[in-house]
Amino acid sequence: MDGAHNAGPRSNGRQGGRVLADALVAQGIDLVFAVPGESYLDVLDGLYDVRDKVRLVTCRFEAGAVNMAEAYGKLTGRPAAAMVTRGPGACHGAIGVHIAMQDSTPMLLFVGQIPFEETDRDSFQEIDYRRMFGPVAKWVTQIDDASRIPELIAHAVDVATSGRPGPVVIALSEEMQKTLVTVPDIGRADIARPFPDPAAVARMAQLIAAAERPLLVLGGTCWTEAGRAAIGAFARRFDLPVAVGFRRQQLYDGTQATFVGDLGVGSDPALIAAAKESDLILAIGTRLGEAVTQGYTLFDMAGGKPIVHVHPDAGELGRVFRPTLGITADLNAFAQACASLSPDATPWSGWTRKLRAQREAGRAIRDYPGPLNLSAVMHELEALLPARAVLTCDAGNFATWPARFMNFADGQRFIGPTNGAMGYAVPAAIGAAIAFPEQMVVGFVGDGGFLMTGQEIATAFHHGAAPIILVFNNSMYGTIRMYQERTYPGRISGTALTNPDFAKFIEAFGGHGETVTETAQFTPAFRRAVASGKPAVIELRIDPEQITSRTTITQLRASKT
Ligand SMILES: Cc1ncc(C[n+]2csc(CCOP(=O)(O)OP(=O)(O)O)c2C)c(N)n1
Ligand SMILES: [Mg+2]
Repeated sequence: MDGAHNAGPRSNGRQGGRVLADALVAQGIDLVFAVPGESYLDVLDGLYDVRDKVRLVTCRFEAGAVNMAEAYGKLTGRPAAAMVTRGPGACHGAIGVHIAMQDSTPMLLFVGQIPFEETDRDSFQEIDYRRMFGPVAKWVTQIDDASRIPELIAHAVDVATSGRPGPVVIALSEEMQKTLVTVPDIGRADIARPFPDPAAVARMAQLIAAAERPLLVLGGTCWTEAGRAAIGAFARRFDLPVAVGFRRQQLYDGTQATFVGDLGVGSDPALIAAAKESDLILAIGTRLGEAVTQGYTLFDMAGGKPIVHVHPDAGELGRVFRPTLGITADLNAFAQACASLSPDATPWSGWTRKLRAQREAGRAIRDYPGPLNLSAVMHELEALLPARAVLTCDAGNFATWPARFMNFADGQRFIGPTNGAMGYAVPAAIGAAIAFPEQMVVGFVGDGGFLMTGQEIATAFHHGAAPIILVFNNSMYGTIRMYQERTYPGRISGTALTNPDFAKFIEAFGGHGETVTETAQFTPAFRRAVASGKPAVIELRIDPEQITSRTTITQLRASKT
């Protein structure tokens, strides 16, 4: 792991809080996103001593803090830590644990716990975190003995980053944080990653050679730059069409002639049809979950469609769809193993060109009614983005605009919550902007999602970060309205919203605000936002009638049978 070191034995006694801070350093964890609580004062004090090695980011809401840590793990493959207080803090922070679990993101969540001696009295803010987070986290533990901190933190990082990565929750009993102990720090172990069985890789090559319409579906987390480069080179050598899984655009260069779109919610119907039509699915790193498989309808479960499924967790292979060939491997090791393969011929090249042409036709600028044409705006934004940028996305219908109309280049990392959690994009953008101050960071969010965690913008100001947030304002919880109109046309219930002036909202913090009502206003507004050097919000006043890029409310009502 990057930044790891062996701290070596130490003989002086340290308080538990300091041992914990040192354990983070020993594990190479250099970012903590926190909302403080009196339940972990000693850890905060320990962090004071290591402040030149571990950056403590003070947040305004626990859901914001955990989303920042989750986004960092998604972007780097390395866990950041979130810290919250017991009871209420843990409850607010729970959403990030669910995201990290469903999205397979390495993350550590520390929860200040009540004094151990008060356990099971339903004492102030008491929760049993093993029970609360048991079904949501990859592992939950509680540290009651300060001398075990180095061991348990080292194991927590191992669990978070190995196999199918995920979140680990660590509760910290209050008294043990004060206890003086003499215990050595424990560094990272050099653990070799599981390589794929060479015979299985050879069998995969045979299956590809026999295919006419193969489709590579790329997903998963903890890809390294080298791993992404190797799997990209493999795809291009074989001229395979590459679709990315739901919100996994950061894994593949969308400008390549082999990129054919994303398989998830709101995908291009032409790509979904192609996935059904293909005669070999190479699912590499992705879970074959509900979003990617269109509600488990894309393939038949009995194994009728040849599938090669590569995943670091054997438990994911055949979980729903029987693969023809399952390969358990570390994804980067798998990509490296593919370097030795090359095709004799690529008779499917015409199919690859056809899928790419479909992608490009699907994302061409279209004639939408109204003064603000979002297809044109997305193309303008694509042209404005620098070579390296982080793009964070919330959950909602607006999210289909960037996914449909923008191809992200290799250094442009587009991430979002694959579990569909609203309130993600703003904190994720702030976390990314704090972690990577040299990169442009742009968040995409609806009016609904923005007012869930938009106040975290204060954290950006406090820590000198300047993300640009695009708020797609249709004055409603548009996604739910879409379902509503399909099922109960014209009966609007619980989905309309009244919004503030979003430009004034950010101006109140001292940031830069823009309101865009016409297509031609977008590029100058974006340029002004960048030039301001401040956190910025650009409100896009979109036509509520255009409920998705593919349909209008009127069309939805008419389609009800
Ligand atoms: C935390 C959370 N709460 C509720 C939902 C259910 N939900 C999914 S999309 C959506 C509406 C999103 O509204 P907005 O952010 O304005 O985006 P729009 O769909 O209007 O583009 C809701 C309420 C969710 N996915 N996550
Ligand atoms: Mg909305």
